[in-house]
Amino acid sequence: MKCLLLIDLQNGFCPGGNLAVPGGDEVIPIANRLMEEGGYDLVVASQDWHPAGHGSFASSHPGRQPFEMGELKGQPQVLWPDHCVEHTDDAALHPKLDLKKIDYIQKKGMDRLVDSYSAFRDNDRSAHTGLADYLKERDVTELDIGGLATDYCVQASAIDAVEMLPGVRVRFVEDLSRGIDPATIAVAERAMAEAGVATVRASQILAEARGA
Ligand code: VGL
Ligand code: ZN
Repeated sequence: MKCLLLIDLQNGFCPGGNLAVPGGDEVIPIANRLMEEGGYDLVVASQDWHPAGHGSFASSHPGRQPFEMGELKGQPQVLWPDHCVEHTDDAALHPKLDLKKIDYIQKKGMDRLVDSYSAFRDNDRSAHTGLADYLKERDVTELDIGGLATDYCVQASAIDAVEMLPGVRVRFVEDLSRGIDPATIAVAERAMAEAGVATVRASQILAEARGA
């Protein structure tokens, strides 16, 4: 069972969004092409879905500015601009994303007191979203992951997938992903490789699906 996991392909992370990732919208056609012709049995999308006043927002920390380092639950936390507030247009999946091809949407980041970069569990590793069980129940053996942002939610999801889904081949789809900052993107790519995540490009996946 081959699964494609699309991370946070939301307006908020695309140009014009509240936490825009450079070139974020460029991955939407790649996601659509992979859903159509990538040979997947299952497609899952994650959706960052914060209550207003979430603890990861700089606006929840008096006197602090977006992108400063702060603290949440005693852990270092990047303080973000308000983004992906539940039920707002910023939190909606990108309008050009082909929603009909998505089997399941995993919302995350709903607990005001902790952030959740990973689609699998909160940053403090306590609460699980249920996605790992969902994929296990469906006997997923191969999981390709890409989306926004490489240096935060993609990295965290890929590394958690290796740990929480033993025996599953996990790959990072490089050109299906964009990151916030070149320095942290480079660190994220190294961390994923060290955790046992392979790197693949969409063209290779399409060639595999054609039986090449
Ligand atoms: C993300 C920062 C805050 C992401 C989500 O999707 O990578 N980054 N919330
Ligand atoms: Zn967020």
